[in-house]
Amino acid sequence: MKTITLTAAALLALALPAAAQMAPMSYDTNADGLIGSDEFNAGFTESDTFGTYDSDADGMLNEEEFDAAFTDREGFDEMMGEREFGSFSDYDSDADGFLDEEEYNTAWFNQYDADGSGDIDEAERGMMDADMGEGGVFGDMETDA
Ligand SMILES: [Ca+2]
Ligand SMILES: [Ca+2]
Ligand SMILES: [Ca+2]
Ligand SMILES: [Ca+2]
Repeated sequence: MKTITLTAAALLALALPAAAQMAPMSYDTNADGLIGSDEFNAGFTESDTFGTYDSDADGMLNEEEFDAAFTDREGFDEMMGEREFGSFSDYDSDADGFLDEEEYNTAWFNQYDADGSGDIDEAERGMMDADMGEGGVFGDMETDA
C-alpha cells in the first residue's frame, strides 16, 4: 500500500509541471513568479506574433507592417489604455528601418516591465495577460491577419 501511495504522489509531482506548461501563459519556465527577459523572449517568439505581422515574410517588420499591426490598427489605442506606445523609430534601436525579432521582443518586454526592474512581476503580468487574451492586442490576431 505504501508503494502505491508513493507512486501516486510521484505521479502527481510529475504531472504538475506538465499541466503548468499547458497553460496559455507558460512564460515563467523556472516558476519563480517572475518573467525575465530570456523567458519572455522564448515565450513571445513561440507565440509568433512577429511572424503574423511580418506580411511579406522577410523576417523583419518594416514601418508599414508595424503601423498596420499596431499604430494604425482600429481600437489599438483603447487596448493600450494609459500606456504610452511610441512610433516605429522608438523601437528600431539600430535605426536600419526594420525591426528584427529581437528589437520587437525587447519593445514589448519593456512595455510590460513597467517599472524597469528587468523582469515582469505578477502585477505587470496582468497587463500582458490582458494583451494576450480575447480583445487584447495579441488576442484577436487571427481575425485581423
Ligand atoms: Ca521566471
Ligand atoms: Ca516584413
Ligand atoms: Ca532595426
Ligand atoms: Ca518589473
